[in-house]
Amino acid sequence: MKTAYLGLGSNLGDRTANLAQASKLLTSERLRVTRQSSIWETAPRDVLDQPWFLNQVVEIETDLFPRQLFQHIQRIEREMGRLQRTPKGPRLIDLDILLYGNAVVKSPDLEIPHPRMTERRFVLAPLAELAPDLRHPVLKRTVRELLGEVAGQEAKKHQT
Ligand code: PH2
Ligand code: MG
Ligand code: MG
Repeated sequence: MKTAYLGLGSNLGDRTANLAQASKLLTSERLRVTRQSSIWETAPRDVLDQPWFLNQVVEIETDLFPRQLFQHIQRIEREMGRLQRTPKGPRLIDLDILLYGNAVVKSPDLEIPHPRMTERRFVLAPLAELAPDLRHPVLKRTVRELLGEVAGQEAKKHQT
């Protein structure tokens, strides 16, 4: 069994329900959601002209290999009706593998650790709630340290 961290994001439809639905669909015989961060309301990054996101990070335990996990989350994205999409634009649900144990994967369609996680408050703030002392396997810096280096970017805990 490996411990991994997934980033969840939604900025269309019933955002809270979309996050809950995704967590539910993640669970299988081979995957258990062990902990969930708070839900954060975050200003859009990259593509700025889109609604605010709800973001959350979940900790999972799984015996799926990284690429199997990737296929699993892609299937959930499809099932939840994320059909056509603008890159980095609005979406009902986005599921990203942030970290998978200490694994480092670099291929055209899949990179672990997630290549942009270190510059995103919407990832690091919820991740720091779950694992502040976890070290990035390449940079060897803790999540708490990385979060301390992010400047700006509006993010607040979402009232549910
Ligand atoms: N995801 C993106 C692009 N921009 N901004 C926020 N706040 N949250 C996201 O999850 C997000 C984003 C591409 O995946
Ligand atoms: Mg993403
Ligand atoms: Mg994605």
